[in-house]
Amino acid sequence: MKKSLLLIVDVQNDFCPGGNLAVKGGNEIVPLVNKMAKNHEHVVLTQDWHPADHSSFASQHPGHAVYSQIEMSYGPQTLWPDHCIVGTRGAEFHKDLDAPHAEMIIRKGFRKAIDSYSAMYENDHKTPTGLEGYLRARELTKITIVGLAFDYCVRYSAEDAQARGFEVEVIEAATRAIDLNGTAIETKRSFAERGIKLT
Ligand code: VGL
Ligand code: ZN
Repeated sequence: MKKSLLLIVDVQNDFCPGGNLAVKGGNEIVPLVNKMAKNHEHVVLTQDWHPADHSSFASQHPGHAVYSQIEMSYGPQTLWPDHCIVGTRGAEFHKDLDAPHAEMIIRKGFRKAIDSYSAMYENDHKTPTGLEGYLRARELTKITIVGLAFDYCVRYSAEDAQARGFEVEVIEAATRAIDLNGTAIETKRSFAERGIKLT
């Protein structure tokens, strides 16, 4: 039988209303995420986890505005407000997130010089987080993805997982988008093109 995993991406205070990189309605997905967690034997959480001087923060690039793009050694990088700093309240999971049987927490973005949207590979698309090895070792072949944000961490997690041969499904009602200049629509177009199931 196919073994499936629920991947809950970045349901953290900073991505919810009142947080430093608030996603509109980010908190609204929590009840559905919890319900889905109850229906999945295997659950993995991701946690965006940056040092205070992380290179994806606009604050580290004087003269560059928040949400602008710069060129990094590994390609273009959007500059974000400071968010999900190690050990801060903003980096904690939303208080109502309820998935006590989660098997693992993947922290990502902890290297100062490189950002990591995907749960599988950092933004150079080469440095592995270890999730792929975990899934293969555990013989989990299907991944259902929920969480924040639809057009960044959910998107790149889904695309990497699909590209690596896993069966991927994203549950639209259990995600919310940041939507910088049409990135939500762009994500849907990309999913359609790649055959990633959006339910
Ligand atoms: C995310 C931007 C920066 C996300 C994380 O979780 O989608 N987006 N860091
Ligand atoms: Zn981040």
